[in-house]
Amino acid sequence: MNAAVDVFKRNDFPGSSLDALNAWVAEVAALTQPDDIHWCDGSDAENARLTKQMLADGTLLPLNPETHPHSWLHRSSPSDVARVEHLTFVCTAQQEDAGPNNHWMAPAEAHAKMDALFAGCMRGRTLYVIPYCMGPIDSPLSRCGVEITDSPYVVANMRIMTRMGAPALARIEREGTFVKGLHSTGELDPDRRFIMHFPDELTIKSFGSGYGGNALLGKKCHALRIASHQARSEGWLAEHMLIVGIENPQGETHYIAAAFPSACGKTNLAMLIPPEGYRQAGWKVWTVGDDICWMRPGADGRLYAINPEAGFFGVAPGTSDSSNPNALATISHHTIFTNVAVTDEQEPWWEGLDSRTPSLDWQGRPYDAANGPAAHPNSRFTVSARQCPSYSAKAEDPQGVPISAIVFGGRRASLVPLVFEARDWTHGVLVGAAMGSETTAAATGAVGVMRRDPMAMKPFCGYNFADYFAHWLSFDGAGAKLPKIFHVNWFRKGGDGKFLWPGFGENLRVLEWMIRRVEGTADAVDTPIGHLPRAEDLNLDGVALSDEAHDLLFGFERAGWQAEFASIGEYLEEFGARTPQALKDEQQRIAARLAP
Ligand code: OXD
Ligand code: MN
Repeated sequence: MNAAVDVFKRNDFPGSSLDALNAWVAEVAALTQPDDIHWCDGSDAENARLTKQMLADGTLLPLNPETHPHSWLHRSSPSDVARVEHLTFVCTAQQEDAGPNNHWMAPAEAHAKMDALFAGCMRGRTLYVIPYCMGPIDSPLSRCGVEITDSPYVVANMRIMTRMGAPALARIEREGTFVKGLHSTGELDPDRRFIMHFPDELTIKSFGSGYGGNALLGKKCHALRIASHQARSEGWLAEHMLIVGIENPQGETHYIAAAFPSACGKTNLAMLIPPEGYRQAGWKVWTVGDDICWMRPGADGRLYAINPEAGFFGVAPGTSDSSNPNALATISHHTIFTNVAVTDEQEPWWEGLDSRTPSLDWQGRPYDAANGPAAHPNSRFTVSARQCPSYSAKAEDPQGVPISAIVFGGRRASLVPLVFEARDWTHGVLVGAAMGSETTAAATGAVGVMRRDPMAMKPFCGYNFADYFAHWLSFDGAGAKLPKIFHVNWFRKGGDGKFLWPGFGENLRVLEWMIRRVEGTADAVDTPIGHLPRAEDLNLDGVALSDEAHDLLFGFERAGWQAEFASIGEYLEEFGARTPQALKDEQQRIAARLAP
């Protein structure tokens, strides 16, 4: 380490519970050899200083200050635009504990590999220490972490996405425990890029990427992979779910948590604007979170949830005044845009925003349709949740919100109807475990390939899925008042390849049916796959559906489901003897009911 750097220059708390933190920072500094160390306090002044620095060195580019005040554009390295699932590892002592759903490396080997990459990597750079809290700062459900990074862009994003700085440091000092996340952008070389998790050590090491899911360690690495592991031993759930509050005209609010894979509309559902008729009747929608949900049973047996994040790292393409006006209002100021295009007027632009033609594409080249989309399909905005017009006051409640319904869903062009309800908790866990979806641009690799993505956690579960399913099942104990579980598919296509359901705000019609099922006032038809509404059980006033749409969205196709259940059975077999028997029994019960 550069001898001029004093590790303890910002926070020297000898004898306090920050000793462990100070010692870790010193150890990392000795390994990475930064020129300077900066402890982030999360203040406006600090943010202004860093922003100025990033504007000066081109990490951030200015956008039109009239239309997008305090908003910046970041262009990443073109080979660093998404999560890298093939380079993401869970390093448990026993490989079976990580399970077939994770890439695995022995902890000692993984540490040696990563430490070799980190050795001297911060020479000429500043090491930033980011204390952060996932969840409201005073919530018993929240957990703290510290990320060390050499990327000021990461600091600026973590400041938006988490409760970062002095209050988090104070909580860490009080609790004496935190998740350690070490990150360096390295040389952004895809061949020297790894995202490693050590759940038993509450440690993350990420090297070679500046992309959100790989680099903002509070998000996927901490709040899902490490937290799911912690949640299992502590009796709670860390899930890839949005949380939305639906207020009916009587002023009662039901909270719904919904798991959809990345880039399948969680942000849109979380910020939904009710259709005109619903608005006039007095329905309101409140956004609690758009990506991650931590839930645990309360004293009354219900599940209570918090959003551990403080901001949205949303997919830009497709966001428009018609698809998600709340998101558009949210990102009209104080927003970091990553890999979007820009117009002549220096405004951020992406496919689906409006009919203008951008002048520069996401790589800063003059826009040419021959080069593909102007904005990268996984281009993003980072913005504080507090800027969202529909942000729920309850999102800051330390006790969390009670969950009435859990929704699973994926992109399924065929077979899967618009909505169905699981018969009970065990069936619901099978519905989640059997979730399938077509892949999207949120991760590198082929797009549009159907894969099983249990509970939308395939890329994020920090341990063996078989044990995860058992953990889910375990909540069905004495005194539990669990939410009802549903499955939705907004993406069913007709013979012409077009979506059959209008989606977006109209999805409230489906949520209303769920709420009425929870309250016991809506009908459904019992089928082997669960309870399905008939079209007349939903309020479809003002929605024009073709006969084909009626048949496919509300229909049950026995032959197709037989094949689907055979495939689900094979999938569960992949986890061998660890798969809970109750889940296998449920699969077999339904398969038997499906038999002709
Ligand atoms: C995300 C993702 O960024 O799921 O939320 O990839
Ligand atoms: Mn996500």
